[in-house]
Amino acid sequence: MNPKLTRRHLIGLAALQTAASLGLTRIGPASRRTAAQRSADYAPAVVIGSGYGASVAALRLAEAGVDTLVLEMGRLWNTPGPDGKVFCSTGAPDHRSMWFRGRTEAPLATFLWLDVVNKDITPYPGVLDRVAHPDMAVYVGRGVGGGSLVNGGMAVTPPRSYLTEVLPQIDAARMYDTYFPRARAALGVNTVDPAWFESTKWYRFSRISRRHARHAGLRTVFVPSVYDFAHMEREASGQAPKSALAGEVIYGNNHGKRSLDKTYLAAALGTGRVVIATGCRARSIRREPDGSYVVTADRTDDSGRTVETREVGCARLFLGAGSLGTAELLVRARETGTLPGLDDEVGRGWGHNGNVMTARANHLWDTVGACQATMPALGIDDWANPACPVFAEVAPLPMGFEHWISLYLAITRNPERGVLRYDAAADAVRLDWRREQNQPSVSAAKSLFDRINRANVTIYRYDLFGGNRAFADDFTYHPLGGCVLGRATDDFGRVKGYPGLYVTDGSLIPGSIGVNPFLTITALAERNMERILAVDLAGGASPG
Ligand code: FAE
Repeated sequence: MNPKLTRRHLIGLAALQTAASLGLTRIGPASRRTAAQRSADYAPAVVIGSGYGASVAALRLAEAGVDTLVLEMGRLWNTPGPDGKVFCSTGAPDHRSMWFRGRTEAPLATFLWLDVVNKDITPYPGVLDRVAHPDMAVYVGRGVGGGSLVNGGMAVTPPRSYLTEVLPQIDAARMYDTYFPRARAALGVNTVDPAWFESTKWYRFSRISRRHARHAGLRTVFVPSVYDFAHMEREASGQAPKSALAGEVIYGNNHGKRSLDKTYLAAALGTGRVVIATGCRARSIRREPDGSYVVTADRTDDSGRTVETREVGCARLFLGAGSLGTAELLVRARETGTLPGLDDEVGRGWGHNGNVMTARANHLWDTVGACQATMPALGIDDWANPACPVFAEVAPLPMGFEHWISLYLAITRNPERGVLRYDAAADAVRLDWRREQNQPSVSAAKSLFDRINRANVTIYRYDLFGGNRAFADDFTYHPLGGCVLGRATDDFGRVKGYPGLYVTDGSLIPGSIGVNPFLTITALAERNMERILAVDLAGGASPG
């Protein structure tokens, strides 16, 4: 389905353009100050972050008539660089690629064991960050739209039985009948035309993987996407500028991707009630005696230097900084005593959705093609396997030449959970996750891909992930948990003990969801916001 570009979306997109040309940096409406908020700028509602959960919150608050300020630490990505493009490609990364790095840190580190993938770059607030904890690195998007700017666009609905197991307190019927469809429509989810998929050279790599999976008796499924497949077909026929067919993905897509700045956030801005402050990193949160909240935020410039520190007061505070970002703000607030009554569950229940990446070497006659679309369109679905449930995305590896590699991102069922702990000396939050906690994921992935290798007489590739490894289990794209629904919050994301404080992002999901997570994060945020607006904000934005 195409998202309907309403008048409100168009006004919102125009607002984004204006914001960019003004270099938007203001921290929103300073009106309506109360005695308790004298020292602070004030907005009735503040949303921290602008990823999936945050964008849902901003739009639904604005539609309910609540003026809302969004604080986003990354940039607004709509200004072309000297090459005329907003984003750089995966094959030719520059300063725009990564968040304040001197060298890129791509998930696939090497090719033929050679350090040819990563490139030196100038530090800059680039769009992809790799947050390194001792035994686990977490990739996240930075900028207006959060992870939607860098992800693979796969909009997958989890199996109902698993959602019910993971989040038993939610009404599954309502989720599948109302909130998943609402999220899909607002995000502009669509599917590849099967006839085009079967014939195009751009998905040869997927068809080869499908054949090999079938030889092992495994089922594959098409995965819906927020990349506009009609645009992709026009790219292929030379009628539209290339993006997914030009190696663009983890450092952003210049065309075709329905990222949140084109969907939820455009609609939110179109209401006229939302201001997005970019380059603003929320550092701490406190509660005033009158029950309102004050966020301390640093505004940084393109060199990363703090140019201003501001306090923003609000009646309602929505945390949408992503699993790590939200947990960090709350763990710090509890441990430094600014929100001392936060539950012990804050910081717990973190997981990486069982992510493991692996690659197989194909026979010379099984070419995967020099041309590969960057947007996955196929998954191997073995989640119903009771011994080793795995959902594996058939991932592209667009290198512009034939390499005979089949690449996969496996999502496994891993019961291990990590904890986010405060390190007072560094004023930072560290993820306590040990390498051996990945073992259930590696075992499950190995079981599935051993099966495929046996059936096709193929082997793993050991040259791509560093350390001569066949399984990359030291990073994740899917951080989840840290502020789990029904434990650190009530069943709708209200933070326990703190009326007017809400969590609205992936930190609500307890570490695993069995598929790529953004559709579930969006649908869950829709569900929670509907309740919060109906019950908590029925009389306006003041805490009550
Ligand atoms: P998220 O989208 O991470 O947004 C958080 C936002 O908050 C970011 O913009 C941050 O910059 C901002 N922020 C953080 N801390 C602060 C602070 N202190 N102050 C101000 N702003 C802050 O949160 N998922 C899928 O379902 N399908 C895919 O195909 C897929 N592919 C992926 C590929 C890559 C390379 C990556 C990195 C992720 C992928 N994901 C995919 C995961 C998906 O993008 C992720 O689950 C969601 O973006 C998480 O949404 P949240 O709302 O939790």
